[in-house]
Amino acid sequence: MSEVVSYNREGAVGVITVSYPPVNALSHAVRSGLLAALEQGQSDDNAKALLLVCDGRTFVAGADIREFGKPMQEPGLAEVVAAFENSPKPVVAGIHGTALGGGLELALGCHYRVAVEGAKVGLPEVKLGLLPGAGGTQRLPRLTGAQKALEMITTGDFVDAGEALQLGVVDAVDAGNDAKVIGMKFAEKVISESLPPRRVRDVTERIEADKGSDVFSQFRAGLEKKARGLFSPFKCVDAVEAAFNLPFDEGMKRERELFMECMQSPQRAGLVHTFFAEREVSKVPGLPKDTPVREVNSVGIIGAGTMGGGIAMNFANVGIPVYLLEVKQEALDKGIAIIRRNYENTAKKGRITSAQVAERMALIKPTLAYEDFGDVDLVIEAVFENMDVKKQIFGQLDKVCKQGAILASNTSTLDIDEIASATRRPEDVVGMHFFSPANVMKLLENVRGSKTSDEVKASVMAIAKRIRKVGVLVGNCYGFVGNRMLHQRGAEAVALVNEGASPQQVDKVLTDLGFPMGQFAMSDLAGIDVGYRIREERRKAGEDVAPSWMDKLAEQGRLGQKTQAGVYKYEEGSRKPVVDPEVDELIAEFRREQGIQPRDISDQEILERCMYVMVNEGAKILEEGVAARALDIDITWIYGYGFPAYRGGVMFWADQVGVKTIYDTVKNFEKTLGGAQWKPSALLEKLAGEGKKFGDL
Ligand code: 3H9
Repeated sequence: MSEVVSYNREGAVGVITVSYPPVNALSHAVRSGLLAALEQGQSDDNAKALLLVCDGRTFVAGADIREFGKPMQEPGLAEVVAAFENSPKPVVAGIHGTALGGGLELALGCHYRVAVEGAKVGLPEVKLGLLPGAGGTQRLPRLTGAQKALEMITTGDFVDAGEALQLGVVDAVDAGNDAKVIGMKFAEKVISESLPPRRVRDVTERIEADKGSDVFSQFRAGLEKKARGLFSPFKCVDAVEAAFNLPFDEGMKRERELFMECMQSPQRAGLVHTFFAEREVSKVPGLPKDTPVREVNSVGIIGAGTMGGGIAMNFANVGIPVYLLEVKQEALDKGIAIIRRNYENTAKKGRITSAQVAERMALIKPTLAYEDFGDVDLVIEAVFENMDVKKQIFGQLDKVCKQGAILASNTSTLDIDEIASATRRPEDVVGMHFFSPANVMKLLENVRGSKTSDEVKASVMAIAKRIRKVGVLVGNCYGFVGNRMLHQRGAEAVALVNEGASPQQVDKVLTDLGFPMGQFAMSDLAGIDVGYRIREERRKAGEDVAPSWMDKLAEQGRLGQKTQAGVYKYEEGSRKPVVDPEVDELIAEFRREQGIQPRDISDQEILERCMYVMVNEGAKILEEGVAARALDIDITWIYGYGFPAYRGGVMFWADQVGVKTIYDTVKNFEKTLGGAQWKPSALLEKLAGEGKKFGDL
């Protein structure tokens, strides 16, 4: 018998148990083991019905993603599922945890499904750039009808056991929490009532009902917007449609063809990289797994502005009480009102109840007094970017906070070590850089100072998980990982416009690559005054900062979305950027003043300059150890700046373009354009020379 799948009989029920931690993924060993156990069940004359269950925390959570991209070893999953479906003895699946992807497909091959309360089922293949490839697109719609199957398969969202029961995906839900116990009960009922094997492939009512309906064309039209740039959601619709137009076996063949198209697509490679990278970021090299973490059961936040308020919501959302501090009552009231409005808007959309709004608001306690921070476990400072102010605040925190409290700054650029120097406990000081809007964006860039203790590093990574963010631990430097790279892209985008590109041309190249917005639409969102103020400060400090047409915008009061005019203009109440001829004129005037003769700039040049400058900076970040691995940079860009997950992150994307190609182009830009940003990183040069990738590091 296989080590990962066992067969034994209990009374008249033959029990097949999968035991392959952590999630019982359908590796080659599990697939072969399942077939062997099924055969044993068939030849066991005393077994009148079979029960399939799993050990550990979950039912089968899908195909083994680690096998993707490698040659497939027989038996394939579809074959295993068919063997279960064709079993002459009735087979029951007992589901706990999550039955996902190939796991749900296997359960759909069984004749009856029972789930423990709280279990979830879903076909999340689309999130990996795939479609269900073992009959999910053919069997699920036979139970749920077209609309729900399309929703589940194109979003990959899970449904809980209760909804699965209503949809007919499972036959019973039991309050007991042991899938084997409830599965046995159901199997015994199957035996006592002589229930026959009920094969989903033969269920036709829902197929007949939805045949020829316009649900598919409508669904495709909706996807054009929702799944912009994605490949597999459209293939999912094609596959589900085949269930309505073709006999079952032909539909299975069509599903296979479409599945293989997805498997070979670069998006699948990007999304699978993202899946594993998202899990790897939490395992920080050099930070032992058993590093103790500090408990955080109360938080203090300084600054009730957009950032501070958004950060407070993250904690209230998971039931952690927060003190929100401001210096003036008026600012505090305003901040609290905005939080309330945000929660009420979420409630209006039906995502939380009004009772939850009240609960969360009750967890956020406004205060004007630092003394209230005396007992909190974590403080996050979220005031504007000014070193003197921050140092003063940290000096104050050092006085009022208890020993062992974590003192964090939400700075997006400033030196954590200098901030820590204002305290007598630099080992407790750390950066926790949230991304705007802080209650929405998933990234938490945790910044270690040179003296931050391992315990504090591990604790802030654990906090990220607790507030449902993806934490990345990075080193201390100007802009850390994300903004340091963004800064280079921003400067390059402005230079491209100086030379002759239009802001909308630059933005379009970036959105065509898959960014949700371009560089200039993003500047309008953040506020044109932010960059302007930084440049002015640097000029005052005697630095040679080149004039920019962006300065002219700020001086004219075009501060971005908040003034309905920036690089673009905005209609009242709309966030949609509209090209403004006045800005074209302003740019033309700037070029005349600077004596610049504009030239035509190709989209390819824009792409190379905006992206390769980031890759080169990313390589420097790796070289310096600011990011430990290329995947840390990838996750930063996916969850902090909306880089498309299907491209796997900036450094993964660079590997696909080719490190050598990028190096050669960077070298060329160094010659033709000059500037420190185009000096190739030593790491980029080394990898290009050795024919290696960032992924090989
Ligand atoms: C599919 O099924 C295709 C078929 O239709 C057709 C085939 C022909 N394989 O997320 P966690 C690892 S496509 C291999 O931290 P949680 C994961 O890397 C698949 N490994 O835990 C991690 O490893 P480590 C469709 C997997 O409790 C560990 O398990 N299925 C797989 O937060 C724990 O994972 C999916 O897309 C896998 N399938 O969440 C489901 N899944 O400890 C993907 C997990 O070394 N999985 N691992 O870092 C999930 O959504 C979540 O893992 C799950 C648990 C909800 C199950």
